Amino acid sequence: MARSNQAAVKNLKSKPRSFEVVNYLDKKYQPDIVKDVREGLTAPQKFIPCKYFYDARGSKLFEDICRLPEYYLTRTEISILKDITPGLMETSTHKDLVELGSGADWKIRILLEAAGESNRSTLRYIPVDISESAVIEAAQGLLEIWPRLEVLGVVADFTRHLEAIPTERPVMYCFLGSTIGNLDEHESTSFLRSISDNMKLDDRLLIGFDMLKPREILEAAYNDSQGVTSEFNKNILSVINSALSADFNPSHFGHLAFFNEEHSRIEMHLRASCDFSVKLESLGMEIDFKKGETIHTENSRKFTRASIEEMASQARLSIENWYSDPDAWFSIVTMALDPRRNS
Ligand code: AVJ
Repeated sequence: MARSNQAAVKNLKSKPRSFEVVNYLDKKYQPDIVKDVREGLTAPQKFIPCKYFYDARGSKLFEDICRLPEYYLTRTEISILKDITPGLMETSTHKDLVELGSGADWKIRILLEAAGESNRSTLRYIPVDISESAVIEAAQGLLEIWPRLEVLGVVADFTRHLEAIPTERPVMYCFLGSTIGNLDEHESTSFLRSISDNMKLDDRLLIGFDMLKPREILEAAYNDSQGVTSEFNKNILSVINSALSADFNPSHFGHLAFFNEEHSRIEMHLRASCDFSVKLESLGMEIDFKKGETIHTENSRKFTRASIEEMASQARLSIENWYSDPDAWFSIVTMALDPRRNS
């Protein structure tokens, strides 16, 4: 992956020993992206899986998105977290906090802060992210505040490599930011199901959902006036260019994001502004684009309480607590194994 990550790893040599990174993607990233992009760019509706947004630059652009005035998701979720973490963390000891798709350390900081010093000393933080730089930077940030914190970074694709996550201690899985919205109905249920298959009775899942709301608010969040989301969207082409020796010209594409009501999701696409073809050397392929044609790059589903309850029950999870902001724009839900799961 990106060269800057190597530098970051070296800097860590002087850091506390409690920090370890396991790179599960070393051998799997390249074959996965080859297969995913070949499949996506030869489909009738071209697509590229959204996890490939997140190289070092994409992770930074996403952090910029999180600070945009139109992008209400992050600040709303953080405001809920600040309210609920004192209660959530005061009895949390000897646990692994596994954060799936961890990205920046903003949210876990709130949880660790609320844990208090004595509980914190018994916790281990396990960030799991496809971006090695995000995992390393988050760990570094936390270790600067709490040098004795135990951190195990896992560089992995959490939709494929759940087995890379240790389960020997009680776990609180954190799946925040409505990242679950990137998965379609079937994928999200089977993903939650694979988490619940790994869960023991004392384990918990803390999961964030962006809720259905008027179209104008949703569409503004993905069409910001500063064009950061457009940059983020186009960055996926640079990721493909470097990973697959391709020659996408990002300026030949426009950013497109709209609410698809039938599927209750924001769709992001990249739309070709003229006819051209793109060479992908690693795939030994050349792909033609017609003016107006799109590459579907992301789905971001918007949920209702009913759709969440349905999904939880299909994944054999039961909802323990439900938290929202006053406008009910965002929800954070704690889930546990459904005690009736064997019936
Ligand atoms: C990180 C998947 C939650 O869907 O809102 C932000 C990604 N895409 N702007 C989202 C994203 C465009 C984000 N998630």
